Order: sequence, then C-alpha cells, then structure tokens
Amino acid sequence: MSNIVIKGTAQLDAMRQVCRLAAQTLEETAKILGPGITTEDINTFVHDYTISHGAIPAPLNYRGFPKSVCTSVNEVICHGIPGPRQLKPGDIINVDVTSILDGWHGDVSATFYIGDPSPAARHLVEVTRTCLQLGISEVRPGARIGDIGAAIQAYAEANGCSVVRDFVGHGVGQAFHEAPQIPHFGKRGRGPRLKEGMVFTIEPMINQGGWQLHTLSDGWTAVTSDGKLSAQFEHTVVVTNEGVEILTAFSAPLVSSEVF
Ligand code: HM4
Ligand code: CO
Repeated sequence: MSNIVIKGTAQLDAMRQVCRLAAQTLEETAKILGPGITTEDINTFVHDYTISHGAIPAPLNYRGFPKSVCTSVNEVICHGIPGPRQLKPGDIINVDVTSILDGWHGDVSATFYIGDPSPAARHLVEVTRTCLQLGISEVRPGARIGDIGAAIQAYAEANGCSVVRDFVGHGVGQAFHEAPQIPHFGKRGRGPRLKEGMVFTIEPMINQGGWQLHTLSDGWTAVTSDGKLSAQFEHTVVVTNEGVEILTAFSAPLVSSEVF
C-alpha cells in the first residue's frame, strides 16, 4: 500500500485498454438513465456490459461490497449500493464504474442529471466537474501531490462548496487501490513528487454544505451529515513526460444526455 508502482509501456497499454472499456461502459450507461429507472437497473446494465466485454466488475465482492457498480444519489457522497430506489426528476446520480480486464483496473465516474436540475444542483455539479479538470491540469512530472488537492480545494471553496476529506483518489493498476493517496484538499508544494509512469485516480467529492459525512448501517453508503447534495467526477490518469494523459476520457458529453 505504501509502494508507488511505476508503469512502463506494456503496462500502460493494458491500462489504456481497461480504462477505455470502463469509460465506454459509463458512456453507454448514461443512455439508460432517466426517471423511473432503479439503481438496480443500472447495476444490471453495468454488470452485463462488463461481462459481455470479457471483463469483471471490480466492486462486486470487493471487501464485501454486494454489487457491480456504485450508484450515489443526491446526498449520497459515494459507495451507494444499487437497489429498488427509483430515480425521479431533479435527482443527481454519480455512477462509479471500475472494470478489470486481463488483471488491470480502470476507474471512472460521473454525475448525471435526471430531468431538469435545480439551479443549485447544476451549480454543484458544474463546480465539481471543473474541480476534476483543475486537478488534472496540475499533473506533470515534478509537480507534487499537494498541488492537485490545493487547486481543487481553492476552486470548490471559492464557489461556496466543501471538499470531502474521508475519501481520496488512489493509485490504480493490478490492484483496485494502490499508493499513492490523492487528497482533494491540501497545500501546494506538499507531498510526494509526481513521476512519469505513475497511474492514479482523481475523484473529488464536493458538497453543497459541510464536508462531514456518516456511513449508513449497510457499512458502505456515505452520506452528507447535513443532508445536502454531493457530486463527484473521476478519471484515471497517467503522468507522462509531456504532462498528463487521461486514460478514461470520453467522446460524449459527461454530465447529462438530456441537458447537454
Ligand atoms: S469498494 N468502491 N471503493 N474508494 N478503498 C467497492 C466499490 C469501493 C473503495 C475506495 C475510494 C478510495 C479508497 C477506497 C480503499 C483499501 C483501504 C482496502 C485499500 O473501497 O482504499 O480500500
Ligand atoms: Co470507492
């Protein structure tokens, strides 16, 4: 857990393949979202799409997680468990896909609108999307891990939002979660230096209200303590000699199939 694995050419080719599949899975999932569908429907789609492409859904049975995808609605910050909850107009939902292909993991998530969002929900989701972009923009050889969190925290707080402290981005490769940890808050110039070949997620969870959370009795579902909305976007990235390559990049709009 404390050893940062540097990926070479062959490993990066494997990571590109699984990350492309994870991004495709999320892009196809976006097309089934809408009022009336349940988070269980999303789980079924992600599970079947993953298996039919020769991959394995990483969340299933990971440390006892019971489903193949995380679905986090409204005040749920992350690790929402799919079930009978029906989506309704005005909801926001993060869908977090992690695929395993040939033993390599690709991790990506996005927050989607169901129907027309309230102005406050739209503000939160757009701030969160920009936070991910600003974090990614810090990535280059020689930069420090703290630079990523500092950029994200500054933008979130300047826009009246807060940054979740309890969950961080992480190295990813032959394990789902590897070193290093990537906090989405912190101070510029602090932490380990980034090196070419490091692969990790950046996945800011941004709240409308306070950053405090609690976990439901299912042992997984993390919710805001004040009941206000939370949003999240995530990419898997690699440090290149040029700067950064987004391995889970999309060709389609990230936020909503209905609004954009
Ligand atoms: S478990 N998603 N995510 N997420 N875990 C099932 C679906 C899951 C996580 C997770 C974000 C950051 C860190 C982690 C983690 C250990 C400590 C066991 C390596 O579990 O770091 O797990
Ligand atoms: Co997670």
